[in-house]
Order: sequence, then structure tokens, then C-alpha cells
Amino acid sequence: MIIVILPAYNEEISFPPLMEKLKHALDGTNEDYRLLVCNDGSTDNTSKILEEYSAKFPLEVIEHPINRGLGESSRDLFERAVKLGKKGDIIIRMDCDDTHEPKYIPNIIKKLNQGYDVVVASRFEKGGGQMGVNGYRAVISRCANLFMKIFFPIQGLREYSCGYRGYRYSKIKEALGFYGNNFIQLKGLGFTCTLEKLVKLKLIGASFAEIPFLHRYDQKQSESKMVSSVTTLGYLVMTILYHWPWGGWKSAIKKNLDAWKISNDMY
Ligand SMILES: Nc1nc2c(ncn2[C@@H]2O[C@H](COP(=O)(O)OP(=O)(O)O)[C@@H](O)[C@H]2O)c(=O)[nH]1
Ligand SMILES: [Mg+2]
Repeated sequence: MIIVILPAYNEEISFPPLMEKLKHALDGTNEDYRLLVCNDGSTDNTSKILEEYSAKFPLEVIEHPINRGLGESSRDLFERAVKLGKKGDIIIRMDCDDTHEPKYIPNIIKKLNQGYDVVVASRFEKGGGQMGVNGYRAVISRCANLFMKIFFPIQGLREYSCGYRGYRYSKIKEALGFYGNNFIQLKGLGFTCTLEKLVKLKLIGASFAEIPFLHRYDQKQSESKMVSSVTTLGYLVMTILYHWPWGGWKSAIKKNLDAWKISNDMY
């Protein structure tokens, strides 16, 4: 089964075109699928639109009455996906702002089936790129990705900040089992959770690959909810937590992981 998880905040305009494209791409895989949306206190018509689509699609909605942010929404989506799925399933996470084209899903699945745990849709692979991104944002994004590559090097990865990814179900289950609530620890720090997930998965030995992806920011109709100051602060906090010489993530998690694996008979 393919479980597509979608964090949504005020996406009334983008949702309908995305749903049609998602249906087309997922029907083409010949796999059973579920759509899981976290409607995070949207103040527009997102709720109503989701209700309509729930009647036509295998769609489940997690409703947050107030906006809790991307971190808490991702936590709820991943936890629910793990509850819904089983070994062998695939979890796809994408934006619902209609800039992540569902046509990449088959390529993501193909790559996961080659044995990778995480496959990232990457603007930086040959054949990938972005359209409609203004100069300021393009520079910020480039610098942020460079920063991440230096401080959190992950083999096979150049794209750190785009949330369009495929995950092997069993690896996410393992991550939730090991980290619990700390799989996504930096919940109040904007979009930092997008980077945190990669790093936490790397620390438990996940393997990574990328597929080329064209980010269609030119199709974006909703406002961007990325608050660059909060997210930048989050990256800095995460760098300290990761590299802290006395029990930082890099050293402590490895030690705890060994103990956890032994107690869970995983060796
Ligand atoms: N659940 C939830 N989703 C959010 C929140 N902020 C943004 N999103 C969603 O996360 C995705 C990324 O946000 P977006 O505005 O597209 O950021 P950008 O593409 O980086 O400009 C979109 O699907 C948004 O609807 C939030 O506070 N809660
Ligand atoms: Mg987006």
C-alpha cells in the first residue's frame, strides 16, 4: 500500500488540482493507496473541500482545531501512517500547495524498491530544478542546503529542505519505536522538522537516494507559510543539539541505539 501524507494549512485553492493529479498518478501504480491529510486549523475552506473529497477518495483527515505548525502535524501524520500501514508499505510525504507534481511518485517508488529507505525528490539532481522561485528565495534555499550538507552530511543526498519524499514504512516504524516523541523533537521551530527527520533517520542507519524533480513554484497560488527567521533559528538550534560534545545527538543517539537494538533483539 502507498500512504500519501499531506500537511495542509489554508490550501483551498491548491487542493482540487492536486487531488486530480494524485488520483491519476496513484491509479497508474496499480497499488492500493490511502491519502492522509492533516488540516492544521485552516481558516479558509480547506475543511469543507476535504470533506467533499473524503466521499470520493480513500482520504482520511486529521483535524487540528487550532494551527499547531508543521512539526506537530508531521508527527500526527507519521504516527497515523504507521498505525494504518504494514511492513512493505511506502509512505510518500508531499506539500499540498500544488508545487509537488504527483507524477514523480512512480520514480520515487522505483528507487525505494531498489532498497533505499528514503528517496528525496531533488531539485539538485540532473534533470531537476525549480520554476517560479524568486531570486531572494533561491539564494536563501541554496545557502540553507549548503549549510545542511556541511553540518549534516548524508551520503546520496544534496536536497535537504524539500519535503517531497518517499519513506520505507518499516524504517519510519523503527524510527518511531526508537525515538518516540523525539522523532520530531523540534516541533515549534517552523520547517526545521523537515531537516530533522532526515538526520534522525540517518542516525538509525537509513539509506538515502534522490530522484530528479522540478519544483513547480510557478503553480503556487496559496501564500507560503515558511517563516524564514524561525526556521533559520531552528537550523541553528539543531546544529548545536547535534554537535554538542557532551551528549549531543551525534554521539548519544548511536549509543542509545545499540542498547535499544540489543533489548529489542534486533542484532
Ligand atoms: N499542517 C500544517 N501544514 C502546514 C503548515 N504550514 C505549512 N503547511 C503545509 O506545509 C506545506 C509546505 O508549506 P508551503 O507554504 O508550501 O511552504 P513553501 O513551499 O516552502 O513555501 C504545504 O502543504 C502547507 O500547506 C502548518 O502550520 N501546519
Ligand atoms: Mg510548498
